[in-house]
Amino acid sequence: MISNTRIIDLTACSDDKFGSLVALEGDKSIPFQVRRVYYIYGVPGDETRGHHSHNELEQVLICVSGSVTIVVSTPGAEEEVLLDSPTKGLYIGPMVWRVMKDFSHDAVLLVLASEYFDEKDYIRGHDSYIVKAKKYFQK
Ligand code: T46
Repeated sequence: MISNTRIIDLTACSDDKFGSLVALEGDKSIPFQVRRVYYIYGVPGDETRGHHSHNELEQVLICVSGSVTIVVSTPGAEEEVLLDSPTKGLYIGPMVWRVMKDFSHDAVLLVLASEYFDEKDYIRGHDSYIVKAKKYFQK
């Protein structure tokens, strides 16, 4: 996979009669202490979101209903990840450009984040991202 990304397989406690439950625990299935949780929904299927990177932030994205495609990229590499199961998480670490696209009408994208919201951690310009990311991945 793209550097600083990986799939996290989450375990569901499933019951034929009562359905399923997935528990998310910081520093366990989620590989950092969770400081923030948010969710994205109601995105029209022809709209995209994201188009940015983060300097430090780590996040895990889980599509708990419906489906969405996440395009993750670093300088010279790109991959599309289909999130279509509440038991599939996508870890995205620092310095990865991400775009979310192809939201299904019922998509709810849950995101667990390692830090509180901080606009200063965002890199929103792709040209400046490429410059910074090339240095970062050369380390
Ligand atoms: C990411 C992807 C997966 C807040 O006030 N608090 C928050 O915690 C967040 C995440 C956003 N906001 C505000 C900032 C903007 O005014 O909500 C508005 C929409 O944020 P943004 O355009 O950054 O949303 P997305 O969907 O493009 O990106 C979000 C996260 O910002 C980002 O970290 O990785 O989801």
